[in-house]
Amino acid sequence: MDSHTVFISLGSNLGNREKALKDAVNSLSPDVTPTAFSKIYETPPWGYDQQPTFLNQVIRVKTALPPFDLLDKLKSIEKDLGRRPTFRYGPRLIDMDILFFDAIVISSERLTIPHPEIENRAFVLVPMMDIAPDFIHPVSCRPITNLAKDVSKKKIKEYQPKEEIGRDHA
Ligand code: PH2
Ligand code: MG
Ligand code: MG
Repeated sequence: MDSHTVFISLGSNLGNREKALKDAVNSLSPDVTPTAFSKIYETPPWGYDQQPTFLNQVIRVKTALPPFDLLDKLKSIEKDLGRRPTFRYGPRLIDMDILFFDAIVISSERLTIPHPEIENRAFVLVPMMDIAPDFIHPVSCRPITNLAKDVSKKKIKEYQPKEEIGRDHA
């Protein structure tokens, strides 16, 4: 079976943000298998200021799904986890975006790959640096390390995951 390597960004700024990221990752199987995880970062809202800070993470996955089937799968996970429609750049319980899909380039109404805002988003480039600093953007042909130089990382903080739920603190 044809296996693709895909980078997916995860974001949440409503409810239990850490749980939302975990639930999203755990909902991917069996069609989509995570193979690398960045650290989780606390990031200031980008695009629209008046909303809570985000937790962001990037994962690498393997999948045989083609791009539009993967998109449908991510949208249905977002819905199952309770995401409700808001406005562009507005607050969300969980957001799962395809960043890169092999070296494929797609430009359609529903889906643009690579994700069109990668170069402007420290909340994507900082976690990408954890797992794929040498990955080459198939359109600009610049490696992640090089793209990451041009964004401000000042307000991006590593997030310390909470203790496992149910663990004894005595
Ligand atoms: N997602 C957005 C808009 N703004 N800002 C941060 N920090 N993190 C996000 O994931 C994010 C955002 C729309 O998808
Ligand atoms: Mg998004
Ligand atoms: Mg999205």
